[in-house]
Amino acid sequence: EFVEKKMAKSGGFNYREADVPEYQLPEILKNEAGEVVTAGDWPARRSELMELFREHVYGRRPDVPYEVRFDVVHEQKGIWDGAANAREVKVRILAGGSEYSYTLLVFVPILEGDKAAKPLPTIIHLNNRDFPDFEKAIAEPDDFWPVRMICEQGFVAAAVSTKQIDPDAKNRFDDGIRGFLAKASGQKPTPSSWGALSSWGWGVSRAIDYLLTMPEVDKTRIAMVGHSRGGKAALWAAAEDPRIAIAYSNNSGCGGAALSRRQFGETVDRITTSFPYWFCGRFRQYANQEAKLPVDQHQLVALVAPRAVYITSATEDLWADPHGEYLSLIEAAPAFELLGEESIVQPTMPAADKQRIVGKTGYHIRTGGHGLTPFDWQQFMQFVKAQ
Ligand code: GTR
Repeated sequence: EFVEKKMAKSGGFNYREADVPEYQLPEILKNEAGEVVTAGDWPARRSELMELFREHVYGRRPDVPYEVRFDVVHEQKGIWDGAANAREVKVRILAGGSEYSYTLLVFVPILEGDKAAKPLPTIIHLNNRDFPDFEKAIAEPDDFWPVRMICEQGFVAAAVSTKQIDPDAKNRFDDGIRGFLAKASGQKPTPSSWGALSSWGWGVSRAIDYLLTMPEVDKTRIAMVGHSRGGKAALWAAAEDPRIAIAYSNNSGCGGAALSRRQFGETVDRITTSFPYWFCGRFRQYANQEAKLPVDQHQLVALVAPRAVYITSATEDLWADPHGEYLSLIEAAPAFELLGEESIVQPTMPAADKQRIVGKTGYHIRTGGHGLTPFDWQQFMQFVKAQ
């Protein structure tokens, strides 16, 4: 009934499984020369896939010298009745004689006894909604980034804002980190230059540069969380930055976890019309030509292997293609297997609100609509603890 209602006002977008076109996914374990790859060949195959995603989907990051500096601008100890220490850091990117900066918030739980001395797993959130300032993050509970709950579970909680790194809007290239670095390099963007999704991930990586200087942070257990457009960015950020040990892609849909070839809900045509600046220019040429894409999104999940990946959907978020999000995860299994890790392979999706974890991958589909909720956070933290 829900699907029928959606279809009625779908504007030509498909919400019926029966109307998914037949498709063949590009193989993960066959290289561009058509040879089957072994574990020893994986680094070369992985580089090949990275280049394809850079060239055709997310774009190439600029090759320009920069320096990164960190200023602690606010610090408050013993917040929440002594439960945590809070810090606001200004991340400063210096290039071409000028500077670009954005905010990193970090909350470190104060633990007792044995736990006090140990570095903690750390969850950095790429926040694509209203990013709270320092005072507000401390004072006001926020379901989208439940920072106190995250600390109570024993994690360092960090966050940066998409919009501060690169504006989430058409025609504002000059105002973000992409415009800043382009100016510093003196080079004009090309059809394979990075889009905003990649630049947001780069911004997270510079924040991770800082987190790695903190003794409280467990360097081997840094997780990145992103919702929707942030969830697309999280998978690509983890592909580009191997220091991200766990990637959490929440309701990410088209250009994220969902397989493009299914053309279910949001399509390449639609997303490159509404949000052309998220991707490299070249991605647009695959609008209504998905079969010609040299990659599909299961290969993006495979690029994170053997590190951990958690994907979620929501029952009413058909725009993001829940089934296509799940399929990417299971279709990535050959990469995990090749690298000696277990992952989800069951073809049927789990029941709503029931988490499935196998080895390095996890998944749940939450009842309800598009969103990142405390339930989703709880499930994800369970997964991180299992890693
Ligand atoms: C939508 C877009 C989706 C998703 C979403 C979001 O408008 O079509 O791809 O990214 O925004 O970020 O909430």
